[in-house]
Amino acid sequence: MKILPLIATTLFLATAHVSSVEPPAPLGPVPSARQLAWHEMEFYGFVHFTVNTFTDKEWGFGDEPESVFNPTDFSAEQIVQTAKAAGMKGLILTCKHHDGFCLWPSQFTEHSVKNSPWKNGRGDVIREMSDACHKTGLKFGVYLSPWDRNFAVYGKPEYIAYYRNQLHELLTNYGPISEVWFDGANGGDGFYGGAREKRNIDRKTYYDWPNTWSIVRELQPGAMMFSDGGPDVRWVGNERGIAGDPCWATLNRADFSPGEADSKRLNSGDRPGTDWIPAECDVSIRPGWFYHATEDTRVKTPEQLVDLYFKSVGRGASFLLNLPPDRRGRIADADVNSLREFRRQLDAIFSKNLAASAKVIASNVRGNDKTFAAKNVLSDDGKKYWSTDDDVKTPELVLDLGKPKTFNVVSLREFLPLGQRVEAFALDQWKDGQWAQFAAGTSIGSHRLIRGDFVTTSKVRLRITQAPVCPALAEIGLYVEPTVKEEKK
Ligand code: FUL
Repeated sequence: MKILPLIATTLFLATAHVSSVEPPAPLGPVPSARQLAWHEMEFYGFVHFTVNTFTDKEWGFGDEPESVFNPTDFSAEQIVQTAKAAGMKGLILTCKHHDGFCLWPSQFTEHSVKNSPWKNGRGDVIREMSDACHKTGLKFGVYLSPWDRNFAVYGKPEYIAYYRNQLHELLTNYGPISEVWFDGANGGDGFYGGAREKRNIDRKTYYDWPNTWSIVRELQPGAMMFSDGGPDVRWVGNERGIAGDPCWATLNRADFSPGEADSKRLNSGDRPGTDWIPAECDVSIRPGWFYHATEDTRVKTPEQLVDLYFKSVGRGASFLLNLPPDRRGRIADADVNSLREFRRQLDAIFSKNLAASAKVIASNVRGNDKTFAAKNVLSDDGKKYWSTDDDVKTPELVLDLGKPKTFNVVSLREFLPLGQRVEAFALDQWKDGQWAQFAAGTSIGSHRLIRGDFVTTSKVRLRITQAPVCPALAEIGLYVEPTVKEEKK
């Protein structure tokens, strides 16, 4: 009976290299397990859908009759398949936007799908979307607007109980929730049960965030929480989808609270920073967050989307792209087509790592131990990395490609469990018998993509030029964007 485990152990000992050299000490702060899982997603979608889709607004006032919500051909399947085909790893749905209308039959309000004509009031958009996501292997997240322009007691302490009750419904009835999105927008005026007035709240104290966040931690410990300043993922400081360069994953969290955003600092992060709170780049595929037929001709082009991918994912942030369903309750053709071509272009770039079979030589390897070997940068399992002795903070690594190869994209990743270590780097090509620099950058973190001119060379050198500690580099890759001529072949 014990033979199998014995064989397995013997095999493991025979093949695994057990290092006697200690790994580098982490450079704090480091990501939590839930943040590490989130970093792997990189690209996922937002779905803005509510009464606004039918009233042609961006912010509903809160007085929209439930009867306006009536998608003619809603298909969670079509929305989720569109997202999956585009390469998205999850979707976040606006379960309740600022107008207060709930896309699920909440037991705490009448202002929901249950009083709409859609499916005779028996529909539940959250149920259909979460089921379709989970069935398809996509993660599912929820947006629950803290600002509620419909609810009569908004602005009073009672509203906080209402908000938490709704959060409880969303976190307990729809399976695993990957992210909870706490919007910082609070405009003031609204319907508020008929009062039609302006209500200002103290953004710092009104929502009592720490106690709301602990509900999420308790009910969905794996969920990432988004707000302007975290606690798990931060706003990037703009709604154009563009991360700063650099974009550090760290932030001095005490300086931020939801709705109180220093957008410049959020865009670049703080180095050094007290907490690991990476940035999320939220942007819509159209000018608005909600569907408007007049914007059918203003859908972002595949080229614009590829550019945004490089400026978000390629700077260590995530790319949260909004896909607003139309009045049918489906993603419109223009958006589907743009996403399809965007995916094709990305795949054409990243399907082949031109460095995959390179010989890798480093100026130093930690303890001369193969656990930290230079060639680990070519493995894409995310577990191995190249590192150096503690006192070697600015080492070099050479990729010998064997013969000249042409590329214009370089991909770098640090080994995140040990924190963000590199502060600056440079890249050289071997040209006319000597090294010539062709690119340089600052932060690397979870991912850094350099997209530049075409370089043809047989050797590439990475120089770490600034770091407070030895590096831990998990990946280097070289890629080429097909030129129009090549694509036609
Ligand atoms: C903003 C909101 O006011 C917009 O309507 C949208 O939901 C965007 C993602 O966040 O703060």
